[in-house]
Amino acid sequence: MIRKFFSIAVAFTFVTTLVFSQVKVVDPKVENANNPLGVDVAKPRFSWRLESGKRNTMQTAYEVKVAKDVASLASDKKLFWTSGKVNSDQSLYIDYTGPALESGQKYFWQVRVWDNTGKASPWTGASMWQMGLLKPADWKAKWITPSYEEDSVMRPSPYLRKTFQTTKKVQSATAYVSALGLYEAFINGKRVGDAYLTPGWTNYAKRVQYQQYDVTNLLTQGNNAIGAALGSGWYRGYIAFSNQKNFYGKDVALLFQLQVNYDDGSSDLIVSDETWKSSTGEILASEIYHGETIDHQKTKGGWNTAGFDDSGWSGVRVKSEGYDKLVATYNEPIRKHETFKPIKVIKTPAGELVMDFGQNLVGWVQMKITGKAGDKVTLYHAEVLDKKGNFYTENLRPAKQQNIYILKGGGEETFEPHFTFQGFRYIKIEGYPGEPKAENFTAIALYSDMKLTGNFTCSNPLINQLQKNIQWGQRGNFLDVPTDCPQRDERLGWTGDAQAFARTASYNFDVKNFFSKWLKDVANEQVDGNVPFVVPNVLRWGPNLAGGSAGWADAATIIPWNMYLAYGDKRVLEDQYESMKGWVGWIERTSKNDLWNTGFHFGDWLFYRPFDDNDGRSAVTDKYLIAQCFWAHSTQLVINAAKVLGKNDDVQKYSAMLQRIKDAFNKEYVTSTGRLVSSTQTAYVLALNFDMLPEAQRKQAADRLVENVKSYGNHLSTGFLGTPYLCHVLSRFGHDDVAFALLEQETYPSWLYPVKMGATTIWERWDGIKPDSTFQTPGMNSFNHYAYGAIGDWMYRVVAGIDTEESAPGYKSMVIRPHIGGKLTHAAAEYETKYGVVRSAWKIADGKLTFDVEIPANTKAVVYVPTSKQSSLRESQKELNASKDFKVRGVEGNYTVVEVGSGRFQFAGDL
Ligand code: RAM
Repeated sequence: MIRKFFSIAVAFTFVTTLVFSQVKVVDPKVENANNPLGVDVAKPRFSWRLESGKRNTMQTAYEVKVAKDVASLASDKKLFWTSGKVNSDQSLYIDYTGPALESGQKYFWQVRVWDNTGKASPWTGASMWQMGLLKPADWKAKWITPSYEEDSVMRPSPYLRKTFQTTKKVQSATAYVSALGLYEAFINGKRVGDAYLTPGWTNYAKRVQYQQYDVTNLLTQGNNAIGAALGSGWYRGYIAFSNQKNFYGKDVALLFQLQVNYDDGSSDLIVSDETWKSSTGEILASEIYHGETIDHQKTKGGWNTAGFDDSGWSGVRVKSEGYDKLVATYNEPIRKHETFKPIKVIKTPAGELVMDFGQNLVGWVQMKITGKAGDKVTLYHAEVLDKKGNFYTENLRPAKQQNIYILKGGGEETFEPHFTFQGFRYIKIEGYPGEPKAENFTAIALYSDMKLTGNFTCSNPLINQLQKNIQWGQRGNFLDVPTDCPQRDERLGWTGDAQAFARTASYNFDVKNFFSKWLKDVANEQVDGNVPFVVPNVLRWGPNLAGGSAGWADAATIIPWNMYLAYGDKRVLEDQYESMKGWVGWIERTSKNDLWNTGFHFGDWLFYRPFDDNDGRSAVTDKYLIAQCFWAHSTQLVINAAKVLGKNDDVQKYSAMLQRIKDAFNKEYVTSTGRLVSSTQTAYVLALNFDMLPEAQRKQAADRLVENVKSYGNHLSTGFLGTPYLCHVLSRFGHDDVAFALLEQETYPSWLYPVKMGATTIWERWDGIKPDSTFQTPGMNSFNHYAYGAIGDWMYRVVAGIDTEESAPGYKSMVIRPHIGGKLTHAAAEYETKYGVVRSAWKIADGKLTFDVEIPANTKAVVYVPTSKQSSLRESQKELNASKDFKVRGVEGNYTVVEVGSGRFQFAGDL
């Protein structure tokens, strides 16, 4: 019998969908957002996706048209701009090149495309975008703050209000709102928008974001009222760990501008100014770290509606703040997401009443309660219970994370905070009148509204839980800025953590706009090119910038490059280029004889160190060796960016510099036989990942790394800097077996150890909770710290094998090259690129392999079909060649290499 080693089964969907073969354009976006409000770039870019039931669909041309109203767009008359038919396969980031766009103006647009069969798609329905306020002079509102003397200790939230009239029929109304501090705004008692912790966190001395809302439906003809409550937030609340407050200023302030357009073509502007009123209300205190106190006895019912009597309220003071720092909000605002009900109500051995929500998350708890006036309930928040099962808060350090609610009585009341957030899985309840019922408590997750774009699953349930934990770590720590942790008195934009996790983050969620915004914050905080430890920078450590640490500051180069790879948008490199060069330039000026061996560095932070280290097994990597590696890496990334941007002089200059950096490294840190002065995993990993060693020395270095991992019984010993690249390096040098052994390792240090200990997020330390349930160093033991979640990148990119070609970034052209290994019998990843969903799923059963691949329209891929039987490969090539849908490139190692266009493919055969 002739054994058929390999065959291709064409998916049935392919055959049936042929009927609907016309290409369709979906998901039209402006500046990577659907129907955005508040666009303040002069030339917004258009993007869309193609959908097609046919294989090998490519776009060959497009046409975009723009009008100021839908009717003009539909009739094709009075078009504001049209691109005309442009022959191009570009479907992302197409520049608007028409006449100058006006402040606050709405524009409507449509797009159609032609595919490679010559057929045109239908036009998309009308989409829109609305410009922001483009110049400081467009702001007529004033910054206002209450005129009454604020209690400077508790700092109750100021409430501000204003009434106004509309006599004509409102056609549209747009509110532009910002604050120094945090705001929650209302019109006629209804909340303006669904964003929280607005206006978000930037260095308010340099950049203040405003939000733009369509509030047409909130207005009524006749009397109207605007109300806004303010919180201290990052602006003046406690921040960083030195009990520091009023970091950006002492007075919170509101900026509110409402543009009302009437049916008859006239308009009104209602703005914050000296005519507003101010008072306090139910929010008695609110701090990000410490929580919020709300007293319903102090609620001023109807305070944000027109009929309210505000005669007892004070006036407001105008703050002399300009408008030149105002920027539109580019990233997605923080919104409410998943909700959780308690899975358990616990009476702890210490007698505490605790509820367990089953997931470590970030946000807050909404509580429903019935009691009498003056009853006071306190909710405490914690991530873990201790060894005995008691509520544990020592790792929160001074952060109180407690919400205090005082009842007004007389019926059911609902409480939830406004200007704080908590990192928790458990709450402890004190003072609840009667027996609290689980159904009255709902935990709500809040985070930047990034779209979920990826998932990874496999045959090992512990790894599947790890994937969930990585995603929850991201949800909990992507709150307008990427934070290290969400619970203790820190919650800061630590640059090192962010760079370690950025690529993984880009698989899990759409972080394009999130990082574009934060990278601008990074550039903003650079001093002579030097990059701070945290961005926004709220650390003041002596006279010099708290910055310049290798692997932290390199966020300035690593993240732009990763975002460019993930989303294929050159603009991030254009925008960040000076910042990237600035950082490398700073190192150059700090270095001597091409060695960067000065200054403070965090090093391979939290690398593994056994407690009783008599064998010298602590994985200590020379900090300057690390610094030299990151200097080289950052320089390489500047070269990469310079190539993309066509800056040839820079390519020359930085290439020469890179050579000097590497030469100095080899002289200083490598013996003649190739041993690194620090014989640690991290040292070998960085040297190999950043190509520090001459070609001829790389194999032996990889062997030493393997030897090291094995000497630890297949355990890693890397910290924040080595971990992200560890498995990548092992795979690159042919040691998948070791990489998989590390991933599947269940005792610490390992990724699965916390999972086995019941973790639902990524821990800060490999051994945050010991096997005997005791804790590591309480002062620094977060259970929601995403850095070690960086293994996610290897799971998507190597195990499932989904990667972009660097020459066609953003997955315009990709490589699908799964690695089968360890004890896994299947693995699958799905990733929504900007072109559409890519899928790669392999499965082994009874010695047979099935491999499913899906490639989105307007892209192509080189698919590496895994098989180790050389004899089968010849067979398969014949078959593959017979299909018009593929081109077989040949055989590479254990793979048959196939070139495919868009569509679904299933490869099946013997392994
Ligand atoms: C810790 C932070 C962060 C790390 C720095 C060096 O306090 O939590 O994770 O980057 O230290």
